[in-house]
Amino acid sequence: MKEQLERIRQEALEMLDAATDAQALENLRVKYLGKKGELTAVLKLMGKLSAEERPIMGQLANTVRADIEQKLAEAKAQVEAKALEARLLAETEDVTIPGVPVVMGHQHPMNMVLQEIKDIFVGMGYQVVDGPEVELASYNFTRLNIEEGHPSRDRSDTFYFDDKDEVLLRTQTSPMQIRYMETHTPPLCMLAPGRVFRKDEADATHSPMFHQIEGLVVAEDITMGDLKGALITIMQKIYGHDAQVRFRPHHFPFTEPSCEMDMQCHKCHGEGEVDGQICSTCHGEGWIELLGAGMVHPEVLRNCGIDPEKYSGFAFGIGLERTAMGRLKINDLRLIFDNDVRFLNQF
Ligand code: 2NM
Repeated sequence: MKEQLERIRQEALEMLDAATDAQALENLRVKYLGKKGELTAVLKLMGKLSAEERPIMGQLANTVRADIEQKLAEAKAQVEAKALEARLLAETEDVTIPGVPVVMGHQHPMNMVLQEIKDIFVGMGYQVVDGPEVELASYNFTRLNIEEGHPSRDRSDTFYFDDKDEVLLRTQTSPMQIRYMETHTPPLCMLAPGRVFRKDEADATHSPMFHQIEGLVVAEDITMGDLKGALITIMQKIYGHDAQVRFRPHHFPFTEPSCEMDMQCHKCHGEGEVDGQICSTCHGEGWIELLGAGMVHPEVLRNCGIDPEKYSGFAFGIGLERTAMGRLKINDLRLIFDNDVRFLNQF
């Protein structure tokens, strides 16, 4: 029996030494130490031994079991360490490889200019409002004192949805001023930025969809002086305090009197030419058109339930694309809508 136990020990230890994976170790554990294992089989024969031999063999069997168990634990630890090392090697990353740069987007240049203008007006107490792009002709034209048959109502100029020319894509944001006056009592001070639509062929300066910012102030004793003061302040905030401006008389159906506001060309300083060449910025005009404005027509106030004997107001309209093109030196309107990243990344 002694030889048998010694043989089992030697054979088990050698086999464990040679094993290279967890499964092989488990198989060896079962083979030697399992319920039907070789060592167990030998122990079952102990009963047949003499009383002197039994404790000696018992002790030997115990040391054999202990040796095998210890070897098994060591081999297991070694196999696990090897597996971990292999995994770490396989998963190794080269931290010296440059990372993939994160491409950051930014606001569209139109939004940058819109935000800048909105901030200025909000700082002056204007409330920014939003409204429908699909409008009633009544709000878009009639209540704005634009008579039936006016050329801007023509089907060749305006997108209509119906045969009776009652529902349309708004051609200006002034219907929001009408809606606002209908639902608010003066004093009021509001700004309506948004998309407007006109049947224009797209070229360097025209697009069938563009953006306007229209504003309105109505209170007691509002005068043309308030209009001039407000608009000069705003334009100097946008273009710098040395910007020179002028007002020219104009005509709009919804304001009386009406005017346009220009800024002196910053390139030729009003001369219209630079070094004997026609100025490329103002095309020889010496002035750059900024906006249209005027005192709200009494008929328009009346159409909105406001008494023109008690209240007066001024209104203005700014073309956002035109402003952005001037601010950011963009020479073709279509670039603004193309969304070519080679263009957008310049801002
Ligand atoms: C402009 C020019 C002048 C304008 C007038 C009104 C309203 F509704 F109050 F009558 N809103 N916007 C106005 C006046 C718009 O755009 C060039």
